[in-house]
Amino acid sequence: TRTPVNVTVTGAAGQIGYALLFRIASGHLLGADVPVKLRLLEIPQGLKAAEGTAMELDDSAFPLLRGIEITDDPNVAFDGANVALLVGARPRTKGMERGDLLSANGGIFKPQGKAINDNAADDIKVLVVGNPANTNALIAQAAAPDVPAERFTAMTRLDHNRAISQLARKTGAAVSDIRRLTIWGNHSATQYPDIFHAEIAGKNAAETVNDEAWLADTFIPTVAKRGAAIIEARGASSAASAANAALDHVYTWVNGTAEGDWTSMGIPSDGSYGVPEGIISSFPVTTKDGVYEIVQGLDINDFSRARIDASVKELQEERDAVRELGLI
Ligand code: NAX
Repeated sequence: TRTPVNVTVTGAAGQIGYALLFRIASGHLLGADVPVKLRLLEIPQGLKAAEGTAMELDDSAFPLLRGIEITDDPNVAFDGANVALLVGARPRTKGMERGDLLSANGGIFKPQGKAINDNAADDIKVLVVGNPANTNALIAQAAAPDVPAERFTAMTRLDHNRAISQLARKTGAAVSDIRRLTIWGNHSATQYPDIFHAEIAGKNAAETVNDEAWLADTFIPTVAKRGAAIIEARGASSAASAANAALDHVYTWVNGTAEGDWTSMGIPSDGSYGVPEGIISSFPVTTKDGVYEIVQGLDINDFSRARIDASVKELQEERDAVRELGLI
């Protein structure tokens, strides 16, 4: 029998946490044959609700779930962690400037990065979900100099899945027929969902759609503003779809992309495609044996170049701002 994998979830009492934990415990994070131990990190005000969720996890009698620990101490939460899902963050509230938002989140992600550095297992893999996800991942990574930088990733898989779904709807294809879609840049309104290399049942997606106006005026804004549309409709932000994307992200990272396909992950740039080294930006990646690689050699047309550059510029500005605040 396998040793359980230690999975730490921050913000465990939040709405994404509630949608996420039951599926982790039922094998959707790592695989149907991988036992897990959960560590739930919350702030003191969230501990009681996290305990309630833990009671429900107990009551589900998940065969793969080998233990649950709840704490408000990052050093305890990340002790021996193999996978860390950093979901809890400080949301932007009315009247908050970007600097305020970044420093509030720096106060969360810097100590968590240090706690990961000091306590996590050697094979730790980190996914940052809490917004601003890319820059929060950069802050955590900078605070963990002993952990290889590439273990810190940010979630753009929800954007990736949203884009696949919109493209399927437009073309009448099944989502399972769509491959090689890419989200570039920041998980924000500047993100760029790229269909120029995507395929629908083996045929080029952009050629199949053959409608640049739809691409520029409908597809890209629909994907980029989907979060706001969900809030408008549901009266609350995306939770189950965000949890689903977090599971997809880690599952793919650990278990590999399908032959001939790739996925999108926010990862520290190695300078590929003119994205400055070090910033955490979304790229097309393949994964194998727990390691990801940027897909190389894609032709980037002018339409794509302008949009990738705009999103990367925003990431550079966020990086400069957190540098000025002394967070990295
Ligand atoms: P909730 O407000 O429901 O839950 C957040 C939880 O985090 C709360 O229980 C809070 O007590 C906890 N928390 C706050 N600071 C903490 C700390 N220092 N340590 C541990 N726990 C802490 O938010 P929810 O809807 O679950 O969303 C969580 C985050 O995901 C938000 O930042 C949100 O913006 C972000 N999202 C990111 C997405 C992505 O694609 N990358 C999509 C969905 C979501 O919007």
